[in-house]
Amino acid sequence: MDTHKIKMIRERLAASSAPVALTGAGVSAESGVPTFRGPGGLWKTYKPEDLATPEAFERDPYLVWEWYNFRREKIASVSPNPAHYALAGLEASKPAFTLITQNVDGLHCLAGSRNVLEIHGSIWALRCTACGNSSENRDVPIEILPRCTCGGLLRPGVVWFGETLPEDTMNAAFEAAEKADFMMVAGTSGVVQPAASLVSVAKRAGAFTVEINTDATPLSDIMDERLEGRAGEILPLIITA
Ligand code: BV8
Ligand code: ZN
Repeated sequence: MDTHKIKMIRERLAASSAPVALTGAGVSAESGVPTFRGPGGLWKTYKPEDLATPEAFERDPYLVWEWYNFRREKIASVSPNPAHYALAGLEASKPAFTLITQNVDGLHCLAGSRNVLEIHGSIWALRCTACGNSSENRDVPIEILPRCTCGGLLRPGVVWFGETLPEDTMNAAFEAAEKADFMMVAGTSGVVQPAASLVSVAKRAGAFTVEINTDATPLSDIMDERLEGRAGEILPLIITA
């Protein structure tokens, strides 16, 4: 671990007035939640277009609900890891900090983060396909197929491929990126849009950008710095209590 680089980045973060973090599945990996595209990732066993699209749900709601039940059971059985706690600690010490996550597992909130922008929704949210009513349900497993009081079929309250991201949440995320003077991008392969474009927005705003990832990604080349390693190990080092 490059302690000199860690120290430089820790000092830059400590001096920042508008820090932002963009997290992905890699931040939950050390809790035991499978990622999507890495070894053992969810997309290695399933095809995203077969499960994480409105067409898939239309075609076979049972299959899609079984997949979300499998993920709900996994997520309900794990705890946040030091990466989540470090980011929750940063919010406590820097109220201007904005945490933008692509993760739907709710582990940032469980670790104590309050100002979290869940731009891909939440696995614990449900939405009625008939009346649009949103609710939260933490049953593990959820009885399928779940129905709304209006009789409509309930779907997971997450953003599937081809669907627009929640407008207010995404606007807040772009606004935070436009104001950022420091952005850390942790545990994301940076392949999903428009989430990954938040990094270019922050860069254009003049933010110092650092990638924390066990591997290189398509974002690596545009980052000001890279810290190669596990988020659970690195984030506590750059976020001082
Ligand atoms: C939209 C469902 C259009 C929720 C998800 C062609 C080119 C470019 C873009 C597109 C294209 N074709 C289609 C698109 C758009 C598409 C897209 O981006 N596709 C990509 C894949 C090519 N995007 C969309 O469809 C979005 N909607 O564009 O709408 C539109 C526009 C206007 C009007 C109408 C419609 C919707 C995107 C959201 C899709 N939903 N999932 C769920 O069930 O989870 S995406 C899925 O990927 C997850 O949500 C996840 O959040 C997201 C990103 O994945 P990552 O979090 O990055 O995870 P991944 O496994 O990939 O990477 C993990 C990383 O962690 C790795 O880098 C690994 O090295 C690292 N790591 C592992 N362990 C650790 C670690 N790092 C640190 N420490 C560790 N311990
Ligand atoms: Zn309804």
